[in-house]
Amino acid sequence: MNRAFELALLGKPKIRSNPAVGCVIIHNDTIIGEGYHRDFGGPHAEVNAILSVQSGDMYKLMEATIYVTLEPCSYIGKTPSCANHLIENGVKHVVIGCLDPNPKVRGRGIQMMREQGVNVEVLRYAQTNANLNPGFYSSMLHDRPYVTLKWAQSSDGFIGQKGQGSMPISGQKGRHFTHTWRSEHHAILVGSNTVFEDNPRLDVRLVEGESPQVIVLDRRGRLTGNEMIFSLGKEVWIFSYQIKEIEHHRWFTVDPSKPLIPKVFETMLAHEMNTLFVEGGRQIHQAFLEGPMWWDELRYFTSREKLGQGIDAPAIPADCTPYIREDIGDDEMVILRSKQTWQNFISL
Ligand code: AOF
Ligand code: ZN
Repeated sequence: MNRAFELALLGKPKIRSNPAVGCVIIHNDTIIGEGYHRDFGGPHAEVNAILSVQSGDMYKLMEATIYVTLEPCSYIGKTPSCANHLIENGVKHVVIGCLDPNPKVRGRGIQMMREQGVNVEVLRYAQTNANLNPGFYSSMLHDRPYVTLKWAQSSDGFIGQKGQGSMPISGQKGRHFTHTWRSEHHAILVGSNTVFEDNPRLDVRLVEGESPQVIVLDRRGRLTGNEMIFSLGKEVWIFSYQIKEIEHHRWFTVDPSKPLIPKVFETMLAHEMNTLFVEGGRQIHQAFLEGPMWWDELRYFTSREKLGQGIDAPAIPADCTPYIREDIGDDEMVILRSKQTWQNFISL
């Protein structure tokens, strides 16, 4: 199963909203096939694993054990059902990492196989699967993207000073982490205040990787199109209560009686994006923290410097469990997770 998870990870870059899934086929202690989900909408891990079996080895499938990180799917979506595919190929033993959180599957894949006489063993890899696919879990169980809030604070708890523009608080190593994190999310969101104060690029430059979709919340419609984010050759999404247009970019006007954030969630899922990285500022973080379960993870760096005064760092909610605490250069990195979110993820 560890090998199957290693394979699953290889698929991460190109699968968009699909889960990363890996599969290994073992016959008499020998691997006779391997596969993983490579492309969004493309063949599933189990199908690729069976395709990789040499034609002379196909008869061995009846005696082989299939290890697959996630429950084989039970329905015909963009591709045919994997549970069926395994049955049709004469497979008799399947070991799965955990149930598929997709409500269209969740146990049905297992049931289909057992009804056809397949011996199915279910292991307890829900946590590993959710760590690998937080966006998939969030979209399936909470009907919104997985939301991570990120900031850097001084040792006395300030994230910056009003009117001071962009202030580097975390060190170079911390910034590398931030860029890696950006590359691991489908979208990055800031408020228009941050755009005006910092004029950030919000792209991935310090590490290899793809830049996420940039989203700005601009309630009052103050963005002009002259800010840095509009000149990087990538379409920016703006969510606002005002009606406006910025050429080559997408302006979403939201009914002023409704909050903007759920509209962002809905739009992201409609575009097969399920991970959101929120880089502030203060008001934006607060809006996510105060919403009805609108965040899942907090990541922040604390530097050794004091600012003495400034904009307060977000207050840490009570419903958190420590996940990582580590020194990164001169800064301390802390990652906390929402208890509620992760309880839901692993309760399957
Ligand atoms: C994957 N890759 O290896 C497995 C998945 O839209 P479809 O037809 O590609 O189906 C996606 C669903 O299939 C997904 O939500 C999950 O429930 C199930 N399993 N998906 O993308 C795979 N095994
Ligand atoms: Zn499948």
